[in-house]
Amino acid sequence: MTRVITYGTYDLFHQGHYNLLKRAKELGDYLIVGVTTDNFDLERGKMNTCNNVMERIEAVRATGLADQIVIEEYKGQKIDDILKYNVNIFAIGSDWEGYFDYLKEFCEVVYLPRTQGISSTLLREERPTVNLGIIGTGSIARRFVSESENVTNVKVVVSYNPNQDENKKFCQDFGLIKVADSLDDLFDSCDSVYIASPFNTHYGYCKHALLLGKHVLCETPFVLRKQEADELYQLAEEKQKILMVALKTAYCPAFCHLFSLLKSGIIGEIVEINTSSSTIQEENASKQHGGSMVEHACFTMLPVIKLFGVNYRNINFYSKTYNGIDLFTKAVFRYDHAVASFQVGTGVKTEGNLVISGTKGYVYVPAPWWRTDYFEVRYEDQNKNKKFFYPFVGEGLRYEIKDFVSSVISNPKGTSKLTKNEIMCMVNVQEQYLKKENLFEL
Ligand code: C2G
Repeated sequence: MTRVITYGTYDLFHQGHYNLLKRAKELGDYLIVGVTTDNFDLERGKMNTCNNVMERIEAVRATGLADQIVIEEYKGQKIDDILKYNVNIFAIGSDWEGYFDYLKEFCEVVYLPRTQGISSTLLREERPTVNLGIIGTGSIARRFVSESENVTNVKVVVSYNPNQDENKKFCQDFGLIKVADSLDDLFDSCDSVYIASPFNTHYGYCKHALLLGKHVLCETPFVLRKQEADELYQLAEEKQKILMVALKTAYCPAFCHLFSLLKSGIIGEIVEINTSSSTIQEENASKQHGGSMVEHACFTMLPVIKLFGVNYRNINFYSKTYNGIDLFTKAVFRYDHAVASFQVGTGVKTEGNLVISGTKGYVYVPAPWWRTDYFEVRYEDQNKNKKFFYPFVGEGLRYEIKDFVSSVISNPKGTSKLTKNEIMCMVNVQEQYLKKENLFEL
């Protein structure tokens, strides 16, 4: 039996992919198709795939041509696969002519003719462009515009800031088509908004945008009251619009992969999570920002809620406050079979790492863990320790922008990396804190 293997991303599956698979199948009796994971594509510079790995696998399966589908996760895997599956022929499109000759040591290498006039890139370009408006023109908005330039099918076209001088400067600096002199002016010029204004304006802007039928990407902290979050999600549902929270870590390759590894049981049952985040701020600045819970808690809650879920039994908060602002807060969550804690500070410095402990080992993510490209899995037997590296390109905002744009264009009901329930849980924690439930002053 002749075994053939071929690989690809198969984004927006098209006739060119089909022809290639058909030709590959005709070379032998058994066809194995390797589909790249989302992370591997990011690693090899493919930022703009529109379909996720499950959708891409499904598209390959639907052709009925593949006898077996494997996922391609790392550089060098092709050799491992060829040996593991006793492959006789490696086949790939002629756009790769010569590139895979090194595999000739392991099997026959065949470059098949590529179908002219069609490609995923062309199909992506044919997709609509999301015209984005930005509300709030501070430092995060500046980073956002630069990062958005690395994502296809999105264009920042307009910005709004009640301070018109700042607004004009922002538009000029980034060459935006339009300077909005009012909110209505902004909404008239865009179909989606990124809300990067001070946290206490989020609710109002989100509501306004959704009522006008705009998709919304809102900076953290989203809102601090459950009733507000409920209302906004309900509105998004009614209007059939995307409402997404820009918690960048949730969309980053390293964090997403860490999450899947942990769910697969790599350190056994998880019993404890501890994490920190802090930035020392000047007194006036912290007043404006609202304190360490408001500033940092959504990041530190992320691994806890992602891994342990939304059904915690209770939380105790321990805060050091000054002039009504928490300079430091430690929160301890009790779950039925686990415990989690985090420290956040705007007037106290902490080590910003993340440690997740399980019955077989633990994960260590060094500071600053929320923008990590690296983590370690450690065991009693140190020989089994493993280090994992992932891309974290630029400011790391391009990953959330990419997800937002994909959702707006093609996946309005699709699964988000952060679910509504998880966001509601985060808002609930903030509200409990605001209400001083189980709060102990230090
Ligand atoms: N292809 C083709 N004709 C097209 C477009 C693509 O024959 N018009 C072929 C490619 O040559 C490749 C396969 O379809 O063999 C999958 O293409 P992509 O999804 O673009 O994947 P690619 O980036 O080429 O990844 O490790 C991954 C592989 O190296 C190939």
